[in-house]
Amino acid sequence: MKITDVKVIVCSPGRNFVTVKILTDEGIYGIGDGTVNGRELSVVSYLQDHVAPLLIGRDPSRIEDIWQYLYRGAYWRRGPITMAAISAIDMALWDIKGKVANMPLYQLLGGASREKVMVYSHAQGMTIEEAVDAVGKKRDEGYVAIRAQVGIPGLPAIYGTGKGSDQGKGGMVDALPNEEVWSTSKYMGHIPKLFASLRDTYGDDLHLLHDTHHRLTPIEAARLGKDLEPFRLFWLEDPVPAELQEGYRLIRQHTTTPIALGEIFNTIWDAKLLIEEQLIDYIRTTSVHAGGVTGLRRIFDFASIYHVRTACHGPMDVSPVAMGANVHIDLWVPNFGIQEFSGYTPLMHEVFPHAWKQDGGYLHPGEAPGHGVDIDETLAAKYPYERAYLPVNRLEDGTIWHW
Ligand code: EZ4
Ligand code: CO
Repeated sequence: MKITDVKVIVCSPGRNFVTVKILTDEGIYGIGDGTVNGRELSVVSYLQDHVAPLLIGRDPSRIEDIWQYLYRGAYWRRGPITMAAISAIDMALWDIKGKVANMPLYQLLGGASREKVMVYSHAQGMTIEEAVDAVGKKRDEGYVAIRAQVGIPGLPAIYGTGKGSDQGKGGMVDALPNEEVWSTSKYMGHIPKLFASLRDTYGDDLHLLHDTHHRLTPIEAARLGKDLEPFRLFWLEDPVPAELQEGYRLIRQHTTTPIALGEIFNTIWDAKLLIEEQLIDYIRTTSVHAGGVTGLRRIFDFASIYHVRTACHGPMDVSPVAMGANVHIDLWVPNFGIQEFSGYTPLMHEVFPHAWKQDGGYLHPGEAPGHGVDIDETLAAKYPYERAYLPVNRLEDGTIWHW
């Protein structure tokens, strides 16, 4: 079998998605996701100009060799754009391998370790009351794990709470980044009140999560972790920008609130110290950004040695294709923790027909050969690329801050 064509399809059925389709001389094809939110076209160029020409004529069954060829062979290793391109190719090659073997991807990986994959959904409100209601609605839909975000008194919409955030196309419609405002001191005192209210209302059974989105310093994160201990969070996510890995030692010395990190990581090298020193409890790398099935499997196996559990990033900008790949890995991976799942619009489900299924708070990858996700190219073509960005963030005095 030989690769005959590598097509790159860009569409925007509500958000931009970059999808690769690898065709072969035997008529079997594979699909992969290469979306990097806000920088989509750089992955398109990387794939079209620098990767596709290298793959024509190659044997698609040699997934590991092609992965190494693209990783080592680029000389310029790692980075979000390179790794998203490798991820897209890798995912498509695993899809082809599954179709050739007539097996779902999770079977190729070693088979199911569980019956279903627990997910967490998102709930948010501008006030505590609204956020508590939103969590209740998700609980009624069957979710057993919910990430809760709340607006902060005295600040306009902040991360995860309003139109200007990352919900749907909210922050992205103007084709220029929306600007949000942040105050750590206002935030720190308010968040424990949200979780106190959530525990009062819903009791102890529900898994509650919170995403700090890289806003704090290590000592601030240590304080927040301590203040949240009575409410037994499933995790506190991204408390500190991940560039400062040593900072997590300080957080660890102070709090037993579990820590999740790594949605923007691309390789094991971004996470090695954090995992080896057991500075985190959950590793958030995802198939589209961390080297596809091959890259993610390697990171997760390494994490398993240190009892760090998996938690693939899975908001709406991780396309239904990568979600499919994630859910196969989740069903297999021995050290599974949880899968993020914020859901998709009806149109996105139509553009990307998929075998994976949702049942309340759980997903299953389905039994279709490969990862079981396709793209309807005719429909996708009706929704061309639109320039769009995630928001940026400033302190109240105008200083640029982490988003
Ligand atoms: O803000 O995916 O845990 N999930 C997240 C996401 C991210 C967006 C950025 O692309 O933090 O909602
Ligand atoms: Co996050």
